[in-house]
Amino acid sequence: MQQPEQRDEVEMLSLMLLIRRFEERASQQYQAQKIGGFCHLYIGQEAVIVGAVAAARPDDYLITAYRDHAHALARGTSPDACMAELFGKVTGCSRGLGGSMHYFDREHHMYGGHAIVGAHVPLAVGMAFASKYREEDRVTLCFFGDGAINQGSFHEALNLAALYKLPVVFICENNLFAMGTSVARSTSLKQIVDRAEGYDIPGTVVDGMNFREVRDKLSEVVEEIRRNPHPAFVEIRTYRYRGHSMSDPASYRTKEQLEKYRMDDPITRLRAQLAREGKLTNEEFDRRDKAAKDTALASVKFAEESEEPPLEKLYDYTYVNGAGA
Ligand SMILES: Cc1ncc(C[n+]2csc(CCOP(=O)(O)OP(=O)(O)O)c2C)c(N)n1
Repeated sequence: MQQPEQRDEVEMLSLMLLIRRFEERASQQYQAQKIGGFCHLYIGQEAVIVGAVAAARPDDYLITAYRDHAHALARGTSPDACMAELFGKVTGCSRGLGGSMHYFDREHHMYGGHAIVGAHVPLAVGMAFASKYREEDRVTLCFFGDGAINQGSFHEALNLAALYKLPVVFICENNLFAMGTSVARSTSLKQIVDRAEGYDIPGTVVDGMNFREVRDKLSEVVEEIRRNPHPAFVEIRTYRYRGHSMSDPASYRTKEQLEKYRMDDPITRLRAQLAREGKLTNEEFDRRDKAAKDTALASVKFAEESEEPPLEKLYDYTYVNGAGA
């Protein structure tokens, strides 16, 4: 019989596989022009969201920027609803009206999917304020990229969170680039985590290619906040293998740099850790990988067969009173 902890880790590996296989399919469908608009892939960063979800409770609030497919999948949004959203179909998680950057799933406490860099950080503070005001012991997990930390909204949000001692973890997914601009060219700090010091918020650095480190360090932070509400800042160092979006050839970085991170792949690393400990055979890995691929493929079929939203729905959810407002 498997111990609960090791069963969970194998499940978490499966979740990382699902995210990767889903996005590989999404990329293929984008290239086949089945998906329109922007599409930003998360491939390479999977251990960040899966480690975070493993550290938090399902009813903790989660909010993120536009690179959001993995955040919804990790929280439990169905791959069918995620793929259908990319296809702009009515069965999508935002009824086909949001697209890649605006996933939303209230049932799983995944509150977006936000396209404006840094704009959702104050929303996270509002969510944390609400849970404190209602005397709930929920923690808000707010994810953003390194590009967000020089936005005014980010600074205002951190200041208020610290003043009000709000239960929120600011999680910077530092993948070294904001579009084609490297962190070294945009940020006047040796390390991003030092931003938090200016607001008297405790900060931690985490290796984002290592699932276990993400889960363990975030568990400590989240549980401490639950006992004693306050904000915390976590800089998670990670890397995206693909370009910023589907149309980016990523010529601003070297092949050697990409290769260095690919050699440290989060899925390969957790697989090797589990195999070394006798908790995962090659056959079991292959079975789980095939299941992830099958699920991703089935989500494409589901999306293709779903209906488009009717034209008269075009302005719904955009303006309060619809097109006539
Ligand atoms: C306020 C604002 N300015 C500019 C943009 C254009 N833009 C889209 S993504 C992006 C880079 C953001 O990078 P980062 O926050 O590091 O996230 P990552 O892409 O690495 O996940 C920029 C500048 C935007 N969406 N919003």
